[in-house]
Amino acid sequence: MKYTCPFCMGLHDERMMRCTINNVTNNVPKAFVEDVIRGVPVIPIFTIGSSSHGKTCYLSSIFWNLYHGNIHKVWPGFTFDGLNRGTLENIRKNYVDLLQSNKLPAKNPVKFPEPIIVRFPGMPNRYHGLRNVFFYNPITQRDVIFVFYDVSGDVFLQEEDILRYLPILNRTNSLIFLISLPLLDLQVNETHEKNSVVTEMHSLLQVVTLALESNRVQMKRKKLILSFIWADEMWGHENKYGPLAEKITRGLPTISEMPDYFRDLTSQSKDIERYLSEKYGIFYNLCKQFGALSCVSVSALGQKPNSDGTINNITPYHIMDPILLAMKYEKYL
Ligand SMILES: Nc1nc2c(ncn2[C@@H]2O[C@H](COP(=O)(O)OP(=O)(O)OP(=O)(O)O)[C@@H](O)[C@H]2O)c(=O)[nH]1
Ligand SMILES: [Mg+2]
Ligand SMILES: [Zn+2]
Repeated sequence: MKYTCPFCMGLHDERMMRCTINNVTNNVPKAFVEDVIRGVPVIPIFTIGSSSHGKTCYLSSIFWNLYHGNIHKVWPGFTFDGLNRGTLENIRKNYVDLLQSNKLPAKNPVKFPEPIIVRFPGMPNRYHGLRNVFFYNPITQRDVIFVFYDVSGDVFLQEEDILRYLPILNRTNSLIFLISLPLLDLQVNETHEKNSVVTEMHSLLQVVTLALESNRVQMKRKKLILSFIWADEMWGHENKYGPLAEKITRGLPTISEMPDYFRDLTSQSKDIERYLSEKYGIFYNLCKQFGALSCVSVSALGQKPNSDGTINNITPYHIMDPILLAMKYEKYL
């Protein structure tokens, strides 16, 4: 049998456990291959967005939340494991412990990132095998593997740089685009350049769409999850951020709460879309070129970092929304 390699995204024979990419040889975890062969879903999470918008903080917050949040109470029996020895150590050292000790991650270097392969036993999802053509299987809790790629935002400055990531982009059906409006506002104010927030947003997404098109990937096949990050800096500023200014208390849904939860997300997305189309119309229309669009508001830290670059106790806000939407688009939820 063949499996999709998390490093090069090519198809490998199940006996081939090594993959050389950009002159580095990687070992594909044996447990990963065995799981894929027994039908465990693999969901690649490829976050796109400019440097400093918070991609690494977002991932850190997700990993932090696995240890310190209430996810195991909402989904009884839920846990996670790294599929090779280095993974958990990497997650703890580079992501979780940092936030736990009130520090922020450093800027990522522009190099091909090692995928972080994590298995979530007890993750809510629908069984895909033997699917009834007329009805979905019900949502239950079973294993899901997520493969996270933490790339440097500088990759998205140039179409040439992003081409290296095309295999991952091709394979990822739901792209999570992290964008911080407060940061864009700040940058535009500080530089006094003629650039405006809308040109910045538009050109950022354009790099991705051009790269996809150059590889003949139809944008209609991709779903866009537009995640407005740094929500904490938008709360209360309704004049500027419209519906993104509202702090909504929505906990992680239990399995029976999923339908209502997705209904709430859709209605919130519609509000944000209306705001976008009015304020940043040309960008919004580019987003609508994708096969589907969802807009969410997220805060990895739940607060603005202190001026010395430290943080107090983090309080993640809606960080699972993009992940659950990606699962929904893949029909796993
Ligand atoms: N207010 C607020 N600021 C945040 C939040 N998350 C991240 N930040 C700020 O964003 C900065 C950059 O975050 P990173 O996660 O390192 O950004 P990145 O997108 O990974 O950047 P590159 O690695 O260069 O691509 C952090 O140092 C924080 O100051 C948040 O939830 N709220
Ligand atoms: Mg980073
Ligand atoms: Zn490979």
